[in-house]
Amino acid sequence: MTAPTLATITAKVHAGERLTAEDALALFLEPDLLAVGQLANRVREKRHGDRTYFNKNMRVEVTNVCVASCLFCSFAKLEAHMPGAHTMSLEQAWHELSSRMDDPPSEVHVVNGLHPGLPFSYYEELIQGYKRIKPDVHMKCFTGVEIHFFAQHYGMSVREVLERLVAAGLDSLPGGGAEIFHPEVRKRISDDKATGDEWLEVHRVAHSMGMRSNATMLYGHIETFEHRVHHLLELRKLQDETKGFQAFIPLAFHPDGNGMKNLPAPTAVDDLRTLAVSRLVLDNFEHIKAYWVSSTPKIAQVALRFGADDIDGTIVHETIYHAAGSTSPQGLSYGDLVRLIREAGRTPVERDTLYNVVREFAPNEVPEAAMKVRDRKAQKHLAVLP
Ligand code: V47
Repeated sequence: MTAPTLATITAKVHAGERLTAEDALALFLEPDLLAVGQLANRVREKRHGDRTYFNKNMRVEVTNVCVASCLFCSFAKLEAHMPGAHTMSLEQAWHELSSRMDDPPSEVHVVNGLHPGLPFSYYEELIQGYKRIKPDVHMKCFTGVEIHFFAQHYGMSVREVLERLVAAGLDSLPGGGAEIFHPEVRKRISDDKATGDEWLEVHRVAHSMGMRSNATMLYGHIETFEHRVHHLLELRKLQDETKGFQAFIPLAFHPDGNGMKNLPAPTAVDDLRTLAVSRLVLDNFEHIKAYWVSSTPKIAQVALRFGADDIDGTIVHETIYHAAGSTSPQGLSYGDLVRLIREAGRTPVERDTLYNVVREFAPNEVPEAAMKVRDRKAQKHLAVLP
């Protein structure tokens, strides 16, 4: 069979036809990045116009002690007594929020290592405490891998784990832990945690309980384009079944300080292409997020013309990527995010975790920096006038 051409794929996208695995692979191999980006941009604009979402969120990693030894991870410590291992007391974890109540986030995003020594009640109390500080804060906590670990470690079903955490105040699941589902890759990079099917099952159960969640893909290490396509199609299949995913977030691999440090980081072209192909293949996902921490704010900004309609949030204090060598800032201010989006010629929309609009900025405003340049030019010309 001959490979699909860009022309046939373009015609399919325009006709609203679903892309096949072969189409997706052809898009990953297509040398004309701008053509792929333009196609993804058209789909993005059809869904969202210029609207670009962001939120006020906060990241908390309460423990980096982890029984799993993923090859890509620069953050985890195998045992609690090892140098660099840390576990917050509940008071320390809550302080992260209570100290920010002058300008509070609308979302707390918690991701942890798989700690073997904490009681399950620690996680319940963690969530309850945040809700005591800010009752309407959205708790987006624990990856599918963590939920699977809780079920095994504390002897409960996935549903029981989720029911207890929801009773404590859990609102939704983040998309982490998905990595690459294909067993050929997963066995080599993260063999001792939830499999791809187990990760998908956690999200299936969460969706069946009415919870929403996100999905990620860790790309740019030992996986092939075929593995990426398999990953995207597995997500699309589950979304057809449950409709519970909100956003897909491709995560660029960062090589510093981990078991794959000899590999180069993915390039800007790979970042933009992966976002664009995701937008085109995941026709049943409403949002594609350019996570500025993983891709840098500069690439994330350009990605808003390559299929992405969301840029994540203020974050405040990211640690997983910074352990792996990310040179992005640990947080961006509200104003920084608005400016990044405006400069890309898009309309900033502050959202909550479930994509309810908190604040919509005026469309078509002249970007801030362009204004500054115009003003400076005007002043220069005025200065030479008699
Ligand atoms: O699961 C770990 C990844 C994820 C590295 O749901 C690495 O809105 C690259 O899932 N290089 C955690 N990636 C972050 C995450 C996330 C981020 C932003 C938004 C959302 C959301 C979820 O980070 C992990 C893992 O896949 N990761 N180490 C590394 N060296």
